[in-house]
Amino acid sequence: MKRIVVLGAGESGSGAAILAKEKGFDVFVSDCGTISEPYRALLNQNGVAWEDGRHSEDRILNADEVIKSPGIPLTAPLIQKLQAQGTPIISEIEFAARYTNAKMICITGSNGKTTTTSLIYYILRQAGLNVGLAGNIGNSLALQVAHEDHDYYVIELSSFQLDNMYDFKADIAILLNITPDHLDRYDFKFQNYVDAKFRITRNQTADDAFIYWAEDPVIDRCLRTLRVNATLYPYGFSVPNPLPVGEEELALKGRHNVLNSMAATIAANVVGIKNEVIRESLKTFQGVEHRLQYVATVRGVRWINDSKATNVNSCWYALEAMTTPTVLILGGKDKGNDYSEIDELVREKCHTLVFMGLHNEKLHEHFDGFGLNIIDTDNLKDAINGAYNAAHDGDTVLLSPCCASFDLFKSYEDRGDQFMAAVKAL
Ligand code: UMA
Ligand code: ADP
Repeated sequence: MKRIVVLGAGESGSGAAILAKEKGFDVFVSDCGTISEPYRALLNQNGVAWEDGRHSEDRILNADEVIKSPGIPLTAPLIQKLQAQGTPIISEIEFAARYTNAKMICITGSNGKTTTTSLIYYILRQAGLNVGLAGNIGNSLALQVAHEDHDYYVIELSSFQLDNMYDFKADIAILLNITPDHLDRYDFKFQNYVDAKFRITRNQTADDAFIYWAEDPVIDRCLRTLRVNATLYPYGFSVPNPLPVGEEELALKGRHNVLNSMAATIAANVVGIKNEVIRESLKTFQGVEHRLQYVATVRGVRWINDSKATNVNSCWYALEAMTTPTVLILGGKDKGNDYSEIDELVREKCHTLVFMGLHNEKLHEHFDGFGLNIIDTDNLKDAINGAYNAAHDGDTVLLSPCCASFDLFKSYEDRGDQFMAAVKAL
């Protein structure tokens, strides 16, 4: 019997293990941390063998195939060993796709993935289609393939998931934009990250669709040299507008969301959804938490939660959408950030920067010379108090950190939730 070893027992690893077990493989799951209770229960209920607190090489190196969780870097010594001995290493998405004939609508990019994925899912649901929502957005594809039976999947794909995809084919692939992110996982070489993103077009044929932002300089450059076999659907402000409603009627606000709505509209058109349904959906979609989410107005100051801005480019779009003087709260776990991208908008819109992180040195180095009011904090409470005292009537306080959250919080959701709770308590 073919032995499948799953590394990591979070959302993607546990789902992959359940599907592999259902398909009759000899399955072993190994997690070097502590497997959380719900996943432990799921594995036990399905009779999957597992270990945690270590990676036992004698039970892993004998695998016929390894399914690697996306959070495990390719440079991990165990992965290097598996690669050296020629063991195939695939992602959960690659594995799951072997067991479904559903149409795959896949979304990647540095920013806007979750928003666009959620919007497309919403449109397909409004059209009455039998559709699953999966991938980096937080739901294992493999678990759904094991337990549900959908005709379509809308899948958010991270570069980490794309890294280990080989035979997978997207019926509709969407590439929103490419700006530097996760460089710590790509040998600090931007091109490596770009190459990972372009894997979304792998195996596509002329019957498939590749939807991409026409004005993205990186995508544009790659398309000049790379061969993409899919039918191309560029969108943007320099090509005919696909939106069936005026920009002012879109439920999602901001220039970046006009682009996200264009990408979603083209995907829905390719699926064959009626214009009326698309139009209504674009007008009624409620958006996603932690993305430019309005929290409250306190003593004339608007507070906005953009905790999901975990890289510099997403903060750029948040700042661009600001229409009042702004107090910007930023900082956290730096991923090799280059803050110069937001220099101009910071100078134009912000009078105060509140640094919130365990290591603010790089922020000081970059911004101290700007002549702005700088407040240094290492916890949320001080950051909020600092912002509260610095903001004037009519200002906006924007949490848009440019960084991952893991120095002070469990996740960006935790950061956003704590921020919103604290603001509401002001
Ligand atoms: N682990 C090991 N060995 C290691 C390292 C980690 O066993 O060497 C274990 C950890 O102890 C942990 C497990 O692996 O128990 C976690 O695996 P994981 O980090 O891959 O997390 P999952 O729960 O499987 O979630 C993953 C994605 N996580 C990452 O890419 C880091 C989730 O995206 C995704 O929602 C989920 O699969 C379902 O597809 C999260 C994310 O942060 C939201 N994504 C990044 C982003 O959006 O920027 C890419
Ligand atoms: P992702 O899933 O790719 O991280 P999200 O939809 O969660 O993207 O949005 C993350 C952040 O990026 C939000 O703070 C949002 O303001 C910003 N953003 C959303 N769409 C875009 C876009 N098309 N281009 C640039 N930034 C965007």
